Amino acid sequence: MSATHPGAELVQQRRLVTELPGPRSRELSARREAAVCAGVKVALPVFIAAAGGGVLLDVDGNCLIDLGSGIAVTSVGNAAPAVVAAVHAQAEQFTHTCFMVTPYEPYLAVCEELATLTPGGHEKRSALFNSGAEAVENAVKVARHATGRPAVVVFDHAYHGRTNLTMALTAAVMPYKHRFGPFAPEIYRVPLSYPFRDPPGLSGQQAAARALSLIEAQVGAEHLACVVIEPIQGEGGVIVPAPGFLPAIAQWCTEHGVLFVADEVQTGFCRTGDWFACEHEALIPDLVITGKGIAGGLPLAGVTGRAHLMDAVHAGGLGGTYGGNPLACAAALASIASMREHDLAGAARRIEAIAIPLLTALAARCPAVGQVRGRGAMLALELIDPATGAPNPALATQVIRACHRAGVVVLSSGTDANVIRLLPPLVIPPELLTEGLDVLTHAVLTAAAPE
Ligand code: PLZ
Repeated sequence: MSATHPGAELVQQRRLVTELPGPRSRELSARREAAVCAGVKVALPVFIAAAGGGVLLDVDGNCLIDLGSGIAVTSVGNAAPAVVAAVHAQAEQFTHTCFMVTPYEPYLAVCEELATLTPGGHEKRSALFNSGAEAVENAVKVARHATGRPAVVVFDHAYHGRTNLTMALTAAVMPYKHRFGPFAPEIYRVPLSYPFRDPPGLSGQQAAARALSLIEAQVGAEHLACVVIEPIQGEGGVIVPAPGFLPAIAQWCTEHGVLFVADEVQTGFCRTGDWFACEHEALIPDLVITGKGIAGGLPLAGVTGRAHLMDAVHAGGLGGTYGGNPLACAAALASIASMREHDLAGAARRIEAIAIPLLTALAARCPAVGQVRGRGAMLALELIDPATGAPNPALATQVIRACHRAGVVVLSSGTDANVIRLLPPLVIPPELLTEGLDVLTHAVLTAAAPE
């Protein structure tokens, strides 16, 4: 069946037959401007006709290298044959009933997988939703309900979504919060461990103590329902906290009856070289939020947590029309099977093993690359002004544009928009990854070269 869908037939090769965007994409961009509102911004106005493996084929016949996976979603590959087949088969049976009206088995099977795969051997329960933001909202609902406490702590540079509550949890005002307030109350923000910007030598434990002393002084554990944290921040700039930071926060939470909630929407499902990024430091969150990579491109998200916490909520307190839609659940089951079968966590580690040496060599040649960081297939370059060490968003924009013009999709990130982020599909052929990184290297060296 793998030859029957367009993505599977794509030659795994970068090939430009027009300038980017090409004429057909430019026509569609004109239609977009007339029909789609300006607030929904496009990073690279190249319209896609098919995608698979590590490439995106555009409507002009250009073939781009995909180092973004639609923001960490198509980890198992785009239009992955097993996912397409599962969705097709499910669509032929039924497309929707609403799990809250008349349930169906694929929803259960996804929740069973989530119980097995998320960290910790304790008894768990899950609920499924449509988007990461919706799942984050529901995790907060569960945490407040189960603890009877109102406050939520989040971190500098955090990203948790664009709905009203999750805007409040998200740090950056631009573009996410600007003129969209008032925001939900009882949200408190404390400093993260950000090794590149913290005082040199600040350990993970010290960074945790810095955050915890603020929480104790300004929130008070007895008012605090949960701490919500991305184990590696994504939109915030692929910030990997210093070792020991996350365990110290989690430990304090346990001691004070505060729920430790891991937002693994971007890091989950093999992205960082483990099923979940929390595993790297053996963390066992009370609640885990999943999304993105779980379903190979179909919209699905989940909250999984300790049974007594998840079951604390009264019957009917959680739900939604589409949450755990059968097509999305079928896609998730196929994606998870494919992650197991092809050891995609191992694939993420192999991506790191290829990329880190190349990016480190680039940093050694180019003082504007302040830091190379990340884990597995979640990697980044933080660009700075070498003279002052200040964030260099202008350079990042220039580099990203050059990559896009050359047919390599890379993503921007960071509160200061100076972090170039790589989130390749975990199935990307190694030669394509290397070629994409060569293009990036060339783009950085060219853009950073003195006049
Ligand atoms: N939590 C950690 O990364 C989504 C956002 C793109 P949704 N990240 C991509 C954009 O600019 O809107 C994300 C995330 C983390 C939650 C979310 C929200 O997930 O599926 O976009 O709602």
